[in-house]
Amino acid sequence: MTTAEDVKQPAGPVEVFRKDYAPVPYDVPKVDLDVVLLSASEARVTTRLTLLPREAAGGARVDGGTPVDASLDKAPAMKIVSVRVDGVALTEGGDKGYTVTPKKLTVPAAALAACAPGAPVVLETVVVINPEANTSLEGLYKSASSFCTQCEAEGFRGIAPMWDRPDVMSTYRVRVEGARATEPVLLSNGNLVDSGDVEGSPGRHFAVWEDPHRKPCYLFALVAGDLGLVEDTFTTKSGRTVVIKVLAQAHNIDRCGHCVESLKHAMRWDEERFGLEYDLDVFHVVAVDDFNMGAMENKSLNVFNSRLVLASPETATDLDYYRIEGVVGHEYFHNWTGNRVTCRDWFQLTLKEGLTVFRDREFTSDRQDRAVKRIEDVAGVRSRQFAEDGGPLAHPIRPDSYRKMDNFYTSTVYEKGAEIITMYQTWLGVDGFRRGMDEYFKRHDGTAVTCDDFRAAMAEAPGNEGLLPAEALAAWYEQAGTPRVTASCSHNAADGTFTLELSQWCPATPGQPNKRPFPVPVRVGLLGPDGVDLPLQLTDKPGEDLGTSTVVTLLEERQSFTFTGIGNARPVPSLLRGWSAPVILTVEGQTDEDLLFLLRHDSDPFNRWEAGQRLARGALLKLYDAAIAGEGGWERHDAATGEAALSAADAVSDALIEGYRATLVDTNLTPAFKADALGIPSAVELIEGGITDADPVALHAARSYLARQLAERLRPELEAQLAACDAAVDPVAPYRFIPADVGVRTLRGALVRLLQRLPEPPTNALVERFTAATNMTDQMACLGALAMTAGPARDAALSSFYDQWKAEPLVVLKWLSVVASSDVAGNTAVVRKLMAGEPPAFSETNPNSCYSLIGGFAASAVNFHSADGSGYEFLADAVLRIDSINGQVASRLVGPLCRFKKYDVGRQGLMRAQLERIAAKKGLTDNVAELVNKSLA
Ligand code: B3K
Ligand code: ZN
Repeated sequence: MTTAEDVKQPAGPVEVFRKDYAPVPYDVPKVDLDVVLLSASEARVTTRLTLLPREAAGGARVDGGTPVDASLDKAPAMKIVSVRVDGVALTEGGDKGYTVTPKKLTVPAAALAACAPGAPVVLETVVVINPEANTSLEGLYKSASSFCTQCEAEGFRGIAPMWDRPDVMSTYRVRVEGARATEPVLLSNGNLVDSGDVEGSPGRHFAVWEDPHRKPCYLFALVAGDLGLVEDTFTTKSGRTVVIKVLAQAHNIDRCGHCVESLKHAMRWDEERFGLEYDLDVFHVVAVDDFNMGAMENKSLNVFNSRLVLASPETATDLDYYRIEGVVGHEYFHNWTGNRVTCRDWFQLTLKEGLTVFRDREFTSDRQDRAVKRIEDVAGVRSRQFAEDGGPLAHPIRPDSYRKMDNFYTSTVYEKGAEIITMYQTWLGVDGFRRGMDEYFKRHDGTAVTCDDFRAAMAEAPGNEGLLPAEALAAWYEQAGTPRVTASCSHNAADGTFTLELSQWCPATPGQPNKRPFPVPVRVGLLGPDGVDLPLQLTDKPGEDLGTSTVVTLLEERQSFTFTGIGNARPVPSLLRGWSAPVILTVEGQTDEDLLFLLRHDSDPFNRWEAGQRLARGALLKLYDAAIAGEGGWERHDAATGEAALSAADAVSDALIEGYRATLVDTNLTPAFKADALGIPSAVELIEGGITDADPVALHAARSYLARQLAERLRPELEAQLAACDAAVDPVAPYRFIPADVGVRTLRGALVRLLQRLPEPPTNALVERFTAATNMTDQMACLGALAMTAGPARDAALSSFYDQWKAEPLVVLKWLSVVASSDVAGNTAVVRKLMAGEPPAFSETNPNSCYSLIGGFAASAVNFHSADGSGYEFLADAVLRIDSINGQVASRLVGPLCRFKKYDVGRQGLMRAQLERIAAKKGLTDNVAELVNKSLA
């Protein structure tokens, strides 16, 4: 049966608007679920919702006193078996009967007439679902032999009819029933209150779980299967014992130790930094191979992509170890920021995600090197978030509308959201920020709130009165786009003043042609001629000692700040220290000499790195221009190596090389910092920095050329550093995951890669190193370096790696990305074969496999952006294929095509044609349709 609502809706996804928020008419204090797992293809779910008329803020009943229809969300594939109110069965249709459309189950007001304040009714539904047929990996599905769930954002409706939205918070009692042989483990949220055999059903058993904390249904989880277990305990600061249980397939159970340790560190850290303690007696982490994203913070039953749980030195890299620690921390921290205080609606997603990314960054910074972590986070924002902000899908951290919520789990909501939270801490200081967090929990624990509520708690916490007006801060929540800030500096030697004039503008983004000013905190230091920071005083804060680093906030389009007592020698300004705001900064008149000076002397490690990056960006832009103009012996393609060739040597000045040399040999700098300093700015950064109609292959050539110049002109230093790395951490010594060793291995990886750029690279030595490697970090670094250049060494390394690891799915993923992202010409054919199962390394139903192979391919400038359009055609084919299996995965893969307007006219046309081909496909998921249609608009 269809309703008028379904009929009048246009084909394609319906747009939902933030301004239309209204609470549902019923409160659901209690949800009682009985999930009977009958077979892989059949689960019978009985749901009892306790309903009460909901009161709006202010105490009045939302329904104004008259019961209204209960219109519950359901997934189209769900079969409704029965509906009862207080035990009385309803028929389908009629005055008091229920109605079913593909997406809704509606129980009419007449059937709910008995529901009144203080007099709840119980609405019971029985439904049947098919977990095995669920390839979207949302709702209840199967991964290997286990059943598992993923409900955020709107997956719960695939399990039970419900108001599937975060402001409906309930306590849950869940009975799970399965076969003892195939599902010996039966888990849900909260505490186990009962378990046993099912009477009269031999071989079947059940478990009953109760979660006493009210939560939205997106935090519901269920896991059932045959899983191995690692158990440990954690004692909270108030002396309670929490049992930690990490579950994975039995053969992987010896790889769960790092996850357990990471969790214990995270629990301790949240107590120490934010005074937040865990609130249940058990905390589960379950690793599954088939998972759309990284992990999910379900209350006390986190479900994780196995690549973010399992680690052993032989199979996981240092980066994997760090990621596991960061994500385990992230999901754990959600218990307070997300679960106990949740979002009122999905537009507020950054309320929990931006804040929790901020928290996991702080945790990781305390566990490793803060400056290095900051550099890596900023490099990530610049390459991922800037691409969003500068493209057709740009949205504010708190979007105004969406068609498919899954499309808004973006770098903007997460990473830029975290930058906005970081700015609160910059303005308030660490103590003020903590006061704000305390106030936030005091006001809102156990409720579903908005970003405005967070801002108010921060600003109104006792002692935080100095925070900017809400109206100013709102600019960051309401507007998309990366602000451009220009600094112009003048020094008056006669009166010893230094004036910093800041101005800002922001490019138009879809639907937002004009922007109002953003409040931009700019952390400033001024270096004297000896490279030492000068003491700072501002004219508008007379007599106040500001130390040697201070924050000025640009509130208007243009503002000046004057520092006094600077003396008669021109200082060198160090601006936006620590990347104090997510903006693109231009410093007028900044010379290469200034940058070299900062590179050598800046006391702010971030800006020391940034000075090198600025020099590199300058050189890359010149190389790119030369390539485009066809100068300097530029050729489109070197047929033998597949690499573009360029010899505009003088674009890479001696000064730049000297800067890199100074960093490399500086004994005060850590190996991890040196590794970051050798990083070449990303193509996205260069494009967003001002390149229009980009030729991505020429950009790639410029980046490769700079790397080659570094290798050639710094060879002795690079080799000396490599020897020092080997001396510091013997490549074959037992692996230790400690920051000092990680730093050395990271630098070693960067060095072997760079040295392979030499005209006569030390390939034999690298092959030896590759063969001798005893940990995955060193092995992968060598493989990546060997794979850069076509030839027998590359082929041999790739095939021996595959033979060694083909039985280890997580390592096969690494191999797939190295192969797929290769810039060796003609690789598209190799990737097509892999997709077709040759060799059998790829699985189209496994999201990780898709991200490694198809996502990896789109990272190759040479092959994805091949001028004949073959790379674009491959990606469109792959997106269409995967969309028929899993729309969420397909929509993550289509992104690189959506940025077509950034490229040259020829490529724009080719990319647009592929987008149009995708858009024209019948039966496209809402996920992909939303992104493709917005990009073509
Ligand atoms: N909250 C989840 C993300 C859910 C994504 C749904 N499409 C993981 C996280 O951010 O912690
Ligand atoms: Zn999160």
